[in-house]
Amino acid sequence: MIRRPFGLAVAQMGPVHRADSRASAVARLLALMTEAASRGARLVVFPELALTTFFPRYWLEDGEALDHFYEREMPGPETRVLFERARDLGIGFTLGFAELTPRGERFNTQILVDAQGRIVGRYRKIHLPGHADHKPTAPFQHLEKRYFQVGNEGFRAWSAMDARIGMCICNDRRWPETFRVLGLQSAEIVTLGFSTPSVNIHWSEPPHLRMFHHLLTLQSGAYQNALWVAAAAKAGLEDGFHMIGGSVIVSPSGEIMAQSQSEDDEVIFVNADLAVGDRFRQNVFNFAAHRRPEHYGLILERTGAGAPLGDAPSGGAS
Ligand code: CDV
Repeated sequence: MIRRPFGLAVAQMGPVHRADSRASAVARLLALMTEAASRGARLVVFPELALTTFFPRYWLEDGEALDHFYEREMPGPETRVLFERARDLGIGFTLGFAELTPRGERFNTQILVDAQGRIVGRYRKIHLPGHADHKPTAPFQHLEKRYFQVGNEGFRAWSAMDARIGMCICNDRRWPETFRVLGLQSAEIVTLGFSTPSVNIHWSEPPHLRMFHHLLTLQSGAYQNALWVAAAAKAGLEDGFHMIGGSVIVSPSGEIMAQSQSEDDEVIFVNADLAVGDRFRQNVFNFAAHRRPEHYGLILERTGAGAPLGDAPSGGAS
């Protein structure tokens, strides 16, 4: 049987507190990258907003206090060393950060950097959870809708490092369209950085369901689209606000092949066989043979759920 081994690592981060410097976050990322390379990884996946605390939990007025959390250039003076170390080690990486463009646009962004230290892909988060208004009585805010614009570059996969790699960020994993659009580009690996709080401010959810739903989305996304998913958490108690952790690498079979055991900085690694995805793509999920897009029109026509089609005057029967 043909094998296509690909060393795949996920670098979970423990908390990055508000007072922590960029330099300290980058030093931790360098240590994680070095460990991943020593274990044979060709690609290491870092979390969402890896360089700072998860600042959308705080209400911040426009100005320097807010701008402090964004990168105006990538690589910049403090992040360049990541690119140089990647090239020296011969390892690619994905990195999540807040992006402030020269035109003043703000995005929750993840980049794909190849083993030569070149940026080969960029994804700007599309599904932004939370709210834009101040909720002073809430235990914490989730202000992604205030601090970021909806990503304007779509869901894309790139041919890089002898694989097809797609990216998404945190809440994107809860929407099956994310994985399907990447699956339709024959993505073999989807990387995801995430920061999921243990408490949901919008509805009360038993704590065990937070982890269950997180894993459910990744395992179903992997299986239904015949691809590997590599998901890196920011975990633990960040300035008193707890995040669930649960970094994983999931096979196209939907099975979890590696899972973090801590809420700290931790590398997990799998020698992922990309040929497993090839077999799922050729057999059970042969899209070209079995998909019926002529019956999926509502996915593009409707955003919110509407009336049952069967309630139409014809009763839905033609
Ligand atoms: N950073 C995120 O996108 N977090 C969301 C929470 C707010 C529900 C998530 O889907 O995990």
